[in-house]
Amino acid sequence: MRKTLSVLLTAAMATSMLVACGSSSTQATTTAAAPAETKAAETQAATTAAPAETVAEVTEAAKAAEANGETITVGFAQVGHESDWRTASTNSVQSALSKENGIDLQFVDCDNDSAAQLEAVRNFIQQGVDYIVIDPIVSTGWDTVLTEADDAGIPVIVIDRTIDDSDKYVSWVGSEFTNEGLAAGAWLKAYVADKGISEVNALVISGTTGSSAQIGRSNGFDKYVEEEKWNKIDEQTGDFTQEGGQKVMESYLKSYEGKFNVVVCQNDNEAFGAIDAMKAAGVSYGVDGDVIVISFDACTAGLQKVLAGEINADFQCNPLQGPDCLNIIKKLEAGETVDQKTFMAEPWYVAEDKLKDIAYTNNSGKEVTEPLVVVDQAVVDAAY
Ligand code: GZL
Repeated sequence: MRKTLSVLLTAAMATSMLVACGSSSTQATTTAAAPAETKAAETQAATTAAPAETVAEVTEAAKAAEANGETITVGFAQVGHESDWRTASTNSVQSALSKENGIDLQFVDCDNDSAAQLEAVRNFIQQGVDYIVIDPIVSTGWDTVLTEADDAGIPVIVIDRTIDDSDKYVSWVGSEFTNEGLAAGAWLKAYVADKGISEVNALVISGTTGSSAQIGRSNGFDKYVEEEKWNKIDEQTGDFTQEGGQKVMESYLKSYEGKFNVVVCQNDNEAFGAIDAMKAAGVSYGVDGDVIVISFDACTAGLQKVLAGEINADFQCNPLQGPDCLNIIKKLEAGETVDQKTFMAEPWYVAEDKLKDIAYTNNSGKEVTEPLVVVDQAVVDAAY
């Protein structure tokens, strides 16, 4: 990484972070981090912090640097374009890792294809990018390619989903997916008690099999299935898409119509598809219906369905990791250490105001009580 440019970038990013920091939803619940282990980061460690420059001077100089082909190149291997959540995630990263912030972003939409994602990362390594950002489609199969990136001295930042078979990356920013599943179970337990519903016969439409989001949400909810002795009739993947949610629900209706009173969709787009299928079959759902609908993500369209009473509860998964990515790169360029893990702040949304909060033991073994946010138009308008 060229020192001149890193000095310019630090000042430019410091300015952009002053603007962006209000929008970043990152909660600094992080673990102390060892300095980034990559060769590039060690090189950066020698870089001293830049004296403050005026934005105009920096922008002009950054433009000059760019004209000389001296900008920071970042390769981003994104999961795909399967959901509203994914669109918000892509927009967040592209807005933060922008030319205005001194970044030349090489974006690859891997279309939910793990082989294509590994190939995209290898291409970034061959290109000699300065940083690689990955949202991993699945959580395993990563150590070989991350070793290649490490050997090439290219720091890797992981966002959203986790990589569980390698630690060769400098930082991860994302969600505690098991807590999302636990919160959904805790809410359902309180909800059926409040409604006097004695039996839970649940169907699950899970996310992309092997993704940490699917694994965490399933594990968290299953803890309640076991403890509360609920009847989980079936679990099939809808691959986080609306079409997948509709197809699985159509199949469920053929096999289990009249035998279930809860459907858990592991993202909003699956819930939209499941709702379309139930509507077509004349099965009532939502606040005034026979089937309780639980969803995850809490995107704008999902919260609109909570407001309409079609979804009973929607557990947010926050997609806005762009500012965090920029901040991590800024810190590495300045030779600073970065947090190894950063968890996003994520509210839980409900359609009815009877329950105020939920209490459960989270994935860290801590007893927590967390508020439930009743959705109104202002909540929908403020959604990502
Ligand atoms: C979760 C994210 C999931 C969302 C889906 O962090 O990876 O993938 O829940 C998206 O909407 O497709």
